Amino acid sequence: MKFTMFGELGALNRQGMLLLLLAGILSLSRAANPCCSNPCQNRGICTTVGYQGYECDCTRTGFYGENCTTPEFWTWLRLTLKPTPNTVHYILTHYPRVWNLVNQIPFVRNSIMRYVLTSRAHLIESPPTYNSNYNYKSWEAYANVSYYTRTLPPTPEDCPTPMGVVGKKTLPDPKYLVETFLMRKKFIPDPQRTNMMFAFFAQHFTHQFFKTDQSRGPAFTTGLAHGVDLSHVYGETLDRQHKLRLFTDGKLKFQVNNGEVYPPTVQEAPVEMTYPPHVPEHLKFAVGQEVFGLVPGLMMYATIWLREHNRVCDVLKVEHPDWDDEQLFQTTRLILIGETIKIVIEDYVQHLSGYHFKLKFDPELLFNQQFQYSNRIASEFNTLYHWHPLMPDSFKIEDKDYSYREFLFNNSVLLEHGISNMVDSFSRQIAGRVAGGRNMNPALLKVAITTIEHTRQMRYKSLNEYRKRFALKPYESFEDLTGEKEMSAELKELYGDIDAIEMYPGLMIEKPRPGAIFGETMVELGAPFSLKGLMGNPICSPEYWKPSTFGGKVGFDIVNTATLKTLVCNNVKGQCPIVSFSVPESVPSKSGSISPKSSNSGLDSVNPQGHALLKEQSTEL
Ligand code: ACD
Repeated sequence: MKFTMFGELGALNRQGMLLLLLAGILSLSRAANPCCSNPCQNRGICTTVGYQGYECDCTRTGFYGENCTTPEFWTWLRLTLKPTPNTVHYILTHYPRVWNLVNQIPFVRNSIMRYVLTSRAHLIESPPTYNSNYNYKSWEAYANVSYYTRTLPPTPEDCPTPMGVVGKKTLPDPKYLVETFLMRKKFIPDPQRTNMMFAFFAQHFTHQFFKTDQSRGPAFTTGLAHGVDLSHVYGETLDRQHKLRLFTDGKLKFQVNNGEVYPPTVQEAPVEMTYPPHVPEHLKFAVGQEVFGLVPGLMMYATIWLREHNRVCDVLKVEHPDWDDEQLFQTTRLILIGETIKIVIEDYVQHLSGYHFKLKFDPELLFNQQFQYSNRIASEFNTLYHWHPLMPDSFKIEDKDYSYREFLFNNSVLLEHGISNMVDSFSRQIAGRVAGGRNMNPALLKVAITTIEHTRQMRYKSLNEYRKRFALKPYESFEDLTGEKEMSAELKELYGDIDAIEMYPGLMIEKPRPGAIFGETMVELGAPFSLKGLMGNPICSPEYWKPSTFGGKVGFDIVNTATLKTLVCNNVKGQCPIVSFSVPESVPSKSGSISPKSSNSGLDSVNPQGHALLKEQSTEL
């Protein structure tokens, strides 16, 4: 043995040996990018120094030291006194009598709401910093709005593992992950009684700013306004908008069916829409977002907003008979943007939160605060908003029960039932719980698989890195994350280290808060993105937030009194249906799952052409 070794070495000359040694040293030092281990804490920024060193920039983090780990005095005091997010959530979701009182004292309610808005919004970088191709600050990442921004920079390419230095070199197979931990075995109804009216609102509303550019990949968006611009009603481009407009009294084109208003067909408004070939021409409705033909729930909301637009135009025309089509159109659009933000904060987020504290949409609350009126949609926000477990196993409208195959790309549902009956039925049908795992209908698994693949392509950091970024304690074990033993044991096997679990699977399997739809991470990450995005809208700025922007008092009042209920009730004929984001207490909440006899929930159940299109659609759907 000894002889052999020396014999082999002896075969190399001295120069060769030196070169080998040098190459070894160089490759060792290059392999270990020191920022891979995420050494800088508390939002400190890691920069490599030479091949082996790194530096943490702790500027304005409230911490100092080599890794930004030592708190300054005021930071220490604040952290010592600050209750945990779970404690705050507990307080806000209990003691209804105390909150009823608080809600009635304007000064106290305003102060709490101001604190909610500022504390959440301050967690979002504004102006934006990174994108999926730049993990350091660059003008390109700031100025190129066709990228989603990134809250955490991507993991450097030269790290030993996909999550930096922790975990295994190869991540688990996405299909296996999804089938094992996310696929529904039996429908789990949401304990907050979230309904399909909410689920379709979420899908409809977010598709104005989550518009991944399929041709360029998951890092890019076609939604260049990065916020609530109602492009899903009016179209992303001026050309599309013009094709959808009537050019009379500010209105949008429409058709009348059974005495009620619906979107025009693509023949009447020739815009690109995604429909499989089997859909007849008279059912190819044309709206702002080209993918809304996919689900009748989306087309239902598109119809409601179309009716609302034309209704508001009529109101403005009475006030301003002198205004031309353009001014009526533009002012109505601003009013509808205002209505949307009002409904999202006071109905939608209010429902999600489960708070007894009454949230308030009042831009004036921020006028004496440091706040930037701009927004950039983050890729991570898009990822976390994949709430597919909301989707039931079938869709119940009046006395009909539609399978996925019967429901998708089927606009005849609208004409058959009418908007009022659809709203009534969707308000009664419970949606699935999002967190906790194993609640995704098999027809939607492909979307979840693609989501995981995309986050890997974009080199997302781990769930725990995101928790730290949003001031949460990292999970210490898989059991800590899931709150149970079975899934956590297998996850440990697959990922090796709790610090290596990925963000999206982590969010989906996280233990829900007691009686809640989400776990802690979803709310603590989702709320800052949401509130910054909503309040960062230009209409909330001091220059815009005044009656004249909305055509005077009448328009401003429409914004300030908007609710989901008025939105629907002002736009349906006859008696107003049940309109709610939660199943009313009077309706039994078990109706989300259906008997195996009528259930047709498998992937194969989606009609073949529709299914192919569903796969091609953006993963947001
Ligand atoms: C708070 C309020 C309660 C937050 C509760 C849940 C938030 C979880 C996820 C996000 C929810 C809604 C998203 C709504 C709007 C998105 C708007 C984006 C605009 C660009 O405690 O803070």
